[in-house]
Amino acid sequence: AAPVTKTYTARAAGVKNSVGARLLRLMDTKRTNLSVAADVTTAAELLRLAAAVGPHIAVLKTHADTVSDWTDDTATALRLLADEHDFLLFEDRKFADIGNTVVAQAGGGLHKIVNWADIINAHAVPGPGILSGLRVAVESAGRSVGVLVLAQMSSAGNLATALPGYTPAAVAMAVTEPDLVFGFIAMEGGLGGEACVSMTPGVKMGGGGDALGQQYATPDRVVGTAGSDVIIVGRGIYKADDPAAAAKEYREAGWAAYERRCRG
Ligand code: 5IU
Repeated sequence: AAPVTKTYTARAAGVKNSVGARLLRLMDTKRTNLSVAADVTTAAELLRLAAAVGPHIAVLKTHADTVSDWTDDTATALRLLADEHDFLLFEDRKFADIGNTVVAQAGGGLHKIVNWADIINAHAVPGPGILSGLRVAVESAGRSVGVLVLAQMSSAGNLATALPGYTPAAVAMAVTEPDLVFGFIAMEGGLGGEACVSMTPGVKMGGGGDALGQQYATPDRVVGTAGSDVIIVGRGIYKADDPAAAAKEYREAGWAAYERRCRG
C-alpha cells in the first residue's frame, strides 16, 4: 500500500483511544516522531537519559524490568519528566500470557505498569483474551492507557514476518478493540488503516545490525518508504557520546521523512 500522506493531526480525530489521539497531536505540535528506547540498567541512568532527550522525543520507551533498582519513586520521577517535556511513557513489557495473568502483570508486581505508563504492548499469540485482561488492568487503574499489538518484529527470522498469515491475524485482532488498541509495533505503516499508529524499532543511521539478530533500517526508510509513524531508537542514541545531540539528529531525520511523506 502507498504510505499514508495525511498529517498526524488530521488522523487524530479518527482515533478512538485517547492516548493514541494525543500521541498523534503531540507529534505535530512538538515536531517529533522520535521514541527513544531507554535500555539502561539503573534508575539514575534512566532519569538522566529521559531528562537529556526529553525535549526531542514524543515517546520514551522503557524496559522497567532491566532497571536493577526500580522503585515507585522511579515511576514518579519519570512521570514528572514526561509531563514537564510533554512526552509519553511506553513500557515495552510485551505481555504474552492469558488474560487472567496479564491482569496481574500489568497492574501489580514490582512495576505496577498501568499506574504510570501511557502505552503498553502485547503479543497476539494468546488470542483476544490478552486484550480483555489488559482492559481489566487499565480500567482498574482508572487512567488513560493505549495498547500496541506486536504485528511484526525487527529481529532476523522472527515468526511474525516468516509466517504469512501472522501479521494480518494480529491486525484483525487489534482493530476489534479500537478504544483500547491504537496501533502496532510494526516494520511498516498503514496496518489497520490511517486511524492506527505504527511504531518501528530497529532504527539506526547507516543501517546494519547487531550480533544477536537485530536488523536496522534508517529513519528515512522507516518513515518515508515503509510509511511507519514513529521511529524507536535505542543504542543509536543512548550509546552516543552526547545522547541529546544524537536524539536531535534522529528527530530531524524522522521529521524530514514525515514532511516529505505528507507532501505525497
Ligand atoms: N524492540 C526491537 N525489535 C522489536 C521489538 C522491540 O528492537 O521487534 I517488538 C526493542 C528492543 C529494544 C529496542 O528495546 O526496541 C531497540 O533497541 P536498539 O535501537 O538499541 O536496537
